[in-house]
This record gives sequence, structure tokens and C-alpha cells, in this order.
Amino acid sequence: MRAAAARWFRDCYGRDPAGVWHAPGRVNLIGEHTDYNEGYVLPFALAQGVRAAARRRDDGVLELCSRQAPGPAVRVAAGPPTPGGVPGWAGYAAGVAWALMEAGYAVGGARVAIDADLPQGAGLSSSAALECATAVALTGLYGIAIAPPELARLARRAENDFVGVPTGIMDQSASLECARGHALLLDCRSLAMAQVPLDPAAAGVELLVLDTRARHEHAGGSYTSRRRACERAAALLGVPALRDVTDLAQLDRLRDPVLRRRARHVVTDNRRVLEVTALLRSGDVAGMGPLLTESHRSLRDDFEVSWPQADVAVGAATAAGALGARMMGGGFGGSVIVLVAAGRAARVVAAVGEEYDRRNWPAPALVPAAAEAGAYLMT
Ligand code: GAF
Repeated sequence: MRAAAARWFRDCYGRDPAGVWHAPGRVNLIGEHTDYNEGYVLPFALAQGVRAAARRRDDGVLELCSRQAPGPAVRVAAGPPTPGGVPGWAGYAAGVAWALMEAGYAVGGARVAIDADLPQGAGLSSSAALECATAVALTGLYGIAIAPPELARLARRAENDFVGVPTGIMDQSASLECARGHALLLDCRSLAMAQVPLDPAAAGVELLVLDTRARHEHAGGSYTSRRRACERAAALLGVPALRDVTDLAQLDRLRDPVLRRRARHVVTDNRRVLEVTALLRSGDVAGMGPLLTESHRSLRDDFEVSWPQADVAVGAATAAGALGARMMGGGFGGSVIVLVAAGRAARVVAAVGEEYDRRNWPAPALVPAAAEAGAYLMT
């Protein structure tokens, strides 16, 4: 994979890169729409991700090309780019250069060639992987040492303030800070984190990720409107963030039933993250099954971010004997995660496929999902 990215760099720019950096996509075990409510999340990094092959340019110009977005290289003039001024995929990478410069880091120009094996819009955090690959490449090229939590903050800033999508900190943290064989328990308020061992095979289970092939788009207004609803609920309850609500009875003070349901999802999913963490620490991976399915119901009925293909996949998988399943990521498209006893995967995947077939939907794609390391320089 390093060789392929280096070759792509040569195709784009006619010479060798100085290095190739990898940043992975992620699976979130549980804790959805909790990050921007200053709550908990529990993602793990995938093997699949984004590679940035890169080399310095002395004139300050940033050049970007992507194997997944054919066309001439995008050229960003020397100096901090203008927020919103670089359209499309390149905005995520240019935004990272902008965030680094804004924070006072002396990054200069570069040629960057992007190559990815992560489907876009599949809810596996391809945007954050692109940001993080660019971040580790640019800081690596210029010998700038930035602690991963700060780099995650800057990569998120690119997405929030340059591209203009108000996402939380989960995806960038996962891409930069996950450890192989572990899920990352992240407190999105303090940014305290713990590596939680995740070894499904040792526990006699398998984690499946099914791309439902329905595509999502955070730039759409639904993610933002959920975020605003949570902020309104917190303000009405007089707390800094919904993270501060631990007693569900407090939510009775919200008159608006929609706000009450939105808040209930956040409060209950935060609890579920801590419950799943405790189960994983005790080696009971199978025990998280019912919590995954509860999380799905909460996202479907209270937060209302699920989509038909996810509901059908979760229903068919659990009916076929899966231990639990839920939609993953921001919602409105993307992937589902399914927990099955070892040996049951084929039956469960076939059951989901049959239900899709009956509806004339394209078959879901099985995405290999092992807990791998966060971003690194490929050697
Ligand atoms: C997207 C966002 F980028 C994350 O910050 C998070 O809010 C997630 O949706 C929902 O949990 O992946």
C-alpha cells in the first residue's frame, strides 16, 4: 500500500515522495452523537484509511491530487488558504494546512498525493482520515511535533471552520489515537482517554461492518439541526452540555417532546458507552449485543437519524441470530455494525442480503473490521 501511494505520487508529480503517511477510518462501537455533547465515545481504528504521499515545496504552494477524484491537481496559493475557498475533497486537506498555520505552526508548501481504500459516505470517517493523513504528512514533512490530542483538535477545526461542517472530535481522535487490538474510550469534555482491550475472536464472537450502500452527507442540514437541538435542550435545562444530565427524570422539564427525545438519546447512549466499556474490560464482548440494539432503537426512534437500509439490516441480522446490531456514525446513510457468535456471520449476512434483495436494494458490502493502529508514517 505504501508502494501504491508512492507510485501515485510519481504519477501526479513526476518524482518520489519524501514519505507516505497513513491515517485510518474508524468504527464506532457505541456512543453516537455524544461527542459534541461532551460525552463519551468508544471507537476503534480500521486497517483501511487514507494515505498521503508528500514532499515539501519551497514556494509555499500546496498541491493536492487524489486517486479517488480524477482531474488535475488542486493548487492552493502560498499562505493561509481562505476558509470555504477550496471546494470539494481538497478543502479537507487545505483546511488542515490552514488550521496549522492559524495555530502558529510553520508549515510551508507541499505536494500531496492522496490514495484511499475507505469508501466515502459509508460512515467510516473518510473525511477525518483525509484530514488526519494530511495533518501527519504536513507536520512530518516540516518536523513539527504536535501531541495527538492537539493535532486531532486542529484536524477537527479544518472540518468545522474551514469546510464548515460542525462535527465533534470523535473521528479525528480515533484516526490519530487508537491502538491496535483496542477501542478508545474518549471523554469528549476532558479529552481523557483509555485504551480498552477489544479481542472479539478470543471471546468467541465476530464484529461485522455492513456498508448499507445508502450514502450520507454531513454537509446536509440534518446533522447540524440535531446538534442545535441538543444545545437548545442543554440551555433549557441550565447545564453546559447534555453530558451533565445523568438522571432521565431531569428531562421531564423539557416541554417539547422532540427535544426530550433527542436529549434522552444522548443521556442513554452515554450510559451505554460506559456499560460497554465495563463489559469489554471484563472480557464479556458478547454481553454488549443487547446494548448495541438498544442504541440502534434510540438512534432510530429518539434521535431519528437512522435510515431504511440500516433498520432493515439491524432487524434482519437480529432475527437471524445476531447478538446485537446498530447503525453507526452520523446517520442518514452509511454502515451498520453487527455482533455475531463465531461461525454465524455467513448466515446473518445472507439474511440481510435476502431482505435487501426483496426490496431491490443493492446488496450490502461486508467491510473487514479489525481494531488497528491510529495514524503513522509508513516505512
Ligand atoms: C460524525 C461526526 F463526524 C462525529 O463527530 C460524530 O458526531 C458522529 O457523526 C456521530 O456520533 O461521524
